[in-house]
Amino acid sequence: MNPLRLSVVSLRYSSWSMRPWLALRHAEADFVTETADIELGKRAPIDAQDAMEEKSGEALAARRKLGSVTGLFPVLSANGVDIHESLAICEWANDAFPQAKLWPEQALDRARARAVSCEMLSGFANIRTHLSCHLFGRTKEPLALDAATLLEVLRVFEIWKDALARSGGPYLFGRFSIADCMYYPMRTRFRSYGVAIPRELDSYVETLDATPAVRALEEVARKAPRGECQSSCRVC
Ligand SMILES: N[C@@H](CCC(=O)N[C@@H](CS)C(=O)NCC(=O)O)C(=O)O
Repeated sequence: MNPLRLSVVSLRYSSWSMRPWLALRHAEADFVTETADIELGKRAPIDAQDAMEEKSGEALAARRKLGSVTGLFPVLSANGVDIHESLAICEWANDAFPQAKLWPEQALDRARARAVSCEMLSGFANIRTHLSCHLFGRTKEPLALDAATLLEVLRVFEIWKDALARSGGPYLFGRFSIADCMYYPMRTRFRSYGVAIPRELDSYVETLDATPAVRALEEVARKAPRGECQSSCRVC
């Protein structure tokens, strides 16, 4: 197999980049991490006409040359094949490294782990907007959350409590799984913005923080390039 290459936007700021990085690292995959050479926010949309004529904007074309069909990252290059979408990369890691048991063994547990992972992908728009990901950023004061964001935060706590109560911990589904990879950036956002986590989740958060793959991610991310901060940034 050719060396695996995970192209990311940033391990400091991109939650989507962090998730498959954690899965691959936990699976002890031999992979290199590459920061995609792109100008952020400059992804040209594919409009219907473009799609029909199979042509696309300059920025998107440049990103396609880097292996991203959608213009978004992460992308894993495995054996010359580019896989986009963070969850698909995690799924591939589970197939390629079965010994890592990245999904729970029981079918119903696997279904629930996949369900909350899909929820992560499709939901939590307010958290994404107001608590942008910044691994080492910290607000001076806890951020006041609006009602819609608070509801999403409470839903994350509910997911964690329910999974831990059923599995008995220490991770969401017992062993470290893709579901923990998907929710780790939520833990970091709560830390960055001073969102109080219920005491009963302390032990999960401590376990997550002490996970070898998580510690490795933080070490590598410290060396990742610092980006230009946006005016809306509250944590630098
Ligand atoms: N659904 C995609 C989302 C990927 C995504 O949104 N990536 C962002 C980074 S956090 C990106 O590539 N942004 C580049 C840009 O907006 O210019 C996945 O799960 O991989």
